[in-house]
Amino acid sequence: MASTLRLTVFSVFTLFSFHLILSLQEFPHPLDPLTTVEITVIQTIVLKKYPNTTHTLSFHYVGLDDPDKAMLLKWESTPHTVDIPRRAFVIARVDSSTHELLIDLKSLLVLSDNVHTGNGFPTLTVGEQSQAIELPLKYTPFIETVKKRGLNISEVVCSTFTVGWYGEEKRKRAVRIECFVKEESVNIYVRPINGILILVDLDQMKIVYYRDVSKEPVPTEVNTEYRASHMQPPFAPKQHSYGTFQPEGPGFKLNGHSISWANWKFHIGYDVRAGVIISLASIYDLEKHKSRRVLYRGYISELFVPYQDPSEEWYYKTFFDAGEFGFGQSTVSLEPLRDCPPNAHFFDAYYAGHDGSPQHLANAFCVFEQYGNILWRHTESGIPNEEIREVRTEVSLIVRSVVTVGNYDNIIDWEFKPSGSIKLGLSLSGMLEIKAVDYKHKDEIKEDQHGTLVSANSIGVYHDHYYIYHLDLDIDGEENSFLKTDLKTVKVTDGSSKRKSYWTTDTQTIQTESDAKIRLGSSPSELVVVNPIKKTNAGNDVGYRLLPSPAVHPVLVEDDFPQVRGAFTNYNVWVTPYDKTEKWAGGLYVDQSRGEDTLAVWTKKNRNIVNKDIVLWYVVGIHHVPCQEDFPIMPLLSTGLELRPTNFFERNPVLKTLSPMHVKWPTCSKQN
Ligand SMILES: *[C@@H]1O[C@H](CO)[C@@H](O)[C@H](O)[C@H]1NC(C)=O
Ligand SMILES: *[C@@H]1O[C@H](CO)[C@@H](O)[C@H](O)[C@H]1NC(C)=O
Ligand SMILES: [Cu+2]
Repeated sequence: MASTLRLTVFSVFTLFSFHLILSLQEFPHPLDPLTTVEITVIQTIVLKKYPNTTHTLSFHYVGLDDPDKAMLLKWESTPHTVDIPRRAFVIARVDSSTHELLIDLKSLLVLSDNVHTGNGFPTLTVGEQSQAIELPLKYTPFIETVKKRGLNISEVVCSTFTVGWYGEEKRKRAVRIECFVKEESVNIYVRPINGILILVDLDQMKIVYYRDVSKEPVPTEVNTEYRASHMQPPFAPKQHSYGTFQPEGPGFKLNGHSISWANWKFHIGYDVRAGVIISLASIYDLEKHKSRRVLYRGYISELFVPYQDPSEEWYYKTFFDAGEFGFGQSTVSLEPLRDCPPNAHFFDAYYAGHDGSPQHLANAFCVFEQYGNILWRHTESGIPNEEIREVRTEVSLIVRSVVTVGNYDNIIDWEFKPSGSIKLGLSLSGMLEIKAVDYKHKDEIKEDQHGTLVSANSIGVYHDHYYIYHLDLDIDGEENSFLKTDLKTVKVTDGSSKRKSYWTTDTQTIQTESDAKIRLGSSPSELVVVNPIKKTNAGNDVGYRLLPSPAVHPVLVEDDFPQVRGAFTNYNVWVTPYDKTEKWAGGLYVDQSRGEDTLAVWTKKNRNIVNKDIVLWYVVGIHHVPCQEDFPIMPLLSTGLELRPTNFFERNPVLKTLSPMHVKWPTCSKQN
């Protein structure tokens, strides 16, 4: 029922005042995230259509509807000649059905309102999760079992877990609840109360299934504390003080969410589901005297975390952290001086909460310049009586955010380098998900416990972390091709060389989506996105190549339910022609999805990808076999990838980049 609906019920005064406020609002950039005022306007418009006095209403996604790409590029080249619509895409639950609304923020019209009738449910709201975790604490059988286990109900906290899908015909919106003990330690995830199965129906907001199956002891609080203020000496050897001092201020210039720094410029957006989004990244070419596009848009499309314990209590733990919990709404405030260095600039973010009202997230992401690495160097000692040494210090620019979904903290970095490289860093910290067991020593364990005994009574369960990046590269323009260069062994059999073999390269232009599905790691190859129309003076294709992380492949069978839902992990690399609707690699509705709307399904169309506007999808993964050092809190475990110019420039683009000046430290005071 896609129709244009005028809001006749809208009171004249409200309509007028919103028009006024919105027209007074400055939109420096069409990709800027929705503002608090806009979120309030959207809430009001939806409430007018579905008053909460007569409907149950909740907001599961409120985000900027992507502007048309061609229009946006035109706007970018000639800003005042194109009027880009400013629209919001909303997913709301109205009386137990899922509505998709498109709202125009200039006319304040609901342009369309469709009901999603397929499988899968929208992202959980923070509000409904807060309500659900309170239910067990008032549920008599739960209160009794807590008492029977010798625990204090006032010291119990609960958490929500999405339920996945295992072939069932019909499903309701529901979450599992697991509870933990917070007594004596705030490290709740390492102190689970095992053996209680609780299912909450989210639409009814009540416990619909409850079973008490076993009573393993809750692991001890001893050695689980991680707050420095609650620890006893001795501490590790003291680290010396340090400082960051930029007497001329930071080297970047901000204009709202647009940033220019060194030879780079780009836009930093934020979305309740994706978190930080980098758009319109271009690098200035000193020789061509112009800015050249590299990336139209990049963000993390999904994060799939399947646990590997098949028991009744654990099998369902196969999480999709972006689609089920929302990377943007799980973004946490950064701590100045610790999460980001003293020279960082912080941005706040806003998203719509359960009732549609704007939620403020202070210090949601930061930008800073990083020092300490070498850009390039050479010591020439081959010329007699001369010593030549040229060294350049690297300065890079980092955009950082932290997404904390329950126990895990994902540290997400976008690092821009003057050499043209973009490094996409991913690091994990936080707590393991622990299964309570009766064992205190490995030798007591007779059956597979599906994890490592990391402490007494504590199994760190095996699992994977698969992140997938959506990287809409536009190398020097939109029409690009994807090249795969294999390194091939050539055997010398005709005696023409003293060698028996050498290697050479064999480059193919990948024609279709099927051929672009690549499992990395078995044989060496170079993967390059090129602009086939642009060549260097030497005749090479202008491109950017992918420097992958260690290749990770799924270890489940391909038709296992979680693997079907997370089928985007079947390959490390995928390439698709740009399609505005193909944003979420696990599907738009991931909660209890059935794998019907994944990257693996879209690419079955096997579209042509030669000389097209293409999107590179890349899976970064970690198989996690926990170890004792991951307990009680895990030091950063890092991976990531690099996008590196490859025959993009005529020569080393940082040949004329000088090292930053070192300044003498002024009189200073200490800050923690
Ligand atoms: C309706 O929503 C508004 C805005 O969130 C809220 O203030 C009000 O209490 C809600 N009313 C009902 C009946 O839920
Ligand atoms: C249970 O915990 C509460 C809050 O921490 C505390 O006030 C109370 O004394 C505890 N009860 C028992 C029986 O330990
Ligand atoms: Cu892990």
